[in-house]
Amino acid sequence: MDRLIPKGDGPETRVFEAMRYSALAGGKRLRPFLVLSSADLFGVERSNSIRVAAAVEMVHTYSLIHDDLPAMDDDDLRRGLPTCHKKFDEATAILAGDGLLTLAFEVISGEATHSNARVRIELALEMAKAIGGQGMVGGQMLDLVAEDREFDVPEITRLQRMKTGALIAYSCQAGAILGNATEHQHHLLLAYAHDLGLSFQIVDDLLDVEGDAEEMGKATNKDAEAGKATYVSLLGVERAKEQAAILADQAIKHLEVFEEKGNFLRDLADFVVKRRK
Ligand code: GRG
Repeated sequence: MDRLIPKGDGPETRVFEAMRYSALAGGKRLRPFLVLSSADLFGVERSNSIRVAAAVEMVHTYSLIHDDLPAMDDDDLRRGLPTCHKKFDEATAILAGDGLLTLAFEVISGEATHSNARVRIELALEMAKAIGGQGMVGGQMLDLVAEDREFDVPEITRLQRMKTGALIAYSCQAGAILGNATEHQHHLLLAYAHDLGLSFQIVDDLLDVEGDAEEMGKATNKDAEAGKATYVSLLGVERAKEQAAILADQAIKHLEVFEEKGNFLRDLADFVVKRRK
């Protein structure tokens, strides 16, 4: 991302500074790890998969910048640093998010991502589907609706599948597209990603209740303050923990066919349940 996000050299430099500030601030890099590990299953060149991994992290960073805005979650701290709009200003933060989203598609569509234009188009098309109104953006809309109306477990599951699950699923799907996977392999990776995404979200809800704000680099207890139903408020802490572990185990089971090549993805499912941030 350091190489792909320009430093800028005109009066518009401020937007690049804001894009770089948020994208290079760290974070777990979970989604890029999924892209690289999924692509590795099929022996994809790292010079190709790393570009898709960077694009996915740019999209994720855009979603965090916009999610932190006063009109959405209104957060002051992200990844242990002032949020983009606090460091810069609201208008710049909106543009930085837009800039990262747009750059992600530029990177995916670039020839260096794959020599076959059909593969690049499929990568871009599936990305657009995952993060638009029927994916992440739609999920974020449901999240806002959930502030005024109590959602039940199936509704929360749909919300989370769209809001966070779709980009996680795309991260695995991208590896399969780059690697020209069979339909069966593609299906198994998606099944892994769906279970992993839900487990990730349940742990996120648990960390919002039990996590340490300093260790996590962001505010906690946000869901309860906003009066939002979560897996923890609906299931209770113990059942939510059980569900997260069951889903991670289930995710790992989908990887059997990849034998030891799937070990990084297996370890990631363990990490998702045990993480502290
Ligand atoms: C604004 C269009 C738009 C979408 C926002 C994903 C999202 C949708 C908002 C993020 C809000 C949030 C805190 C969701 C909970 C799960 C989640 C995505 C947590 C942050 O992801 P991590 O834990 O963050 O992977 P790092 O910093 O490690 O990359």
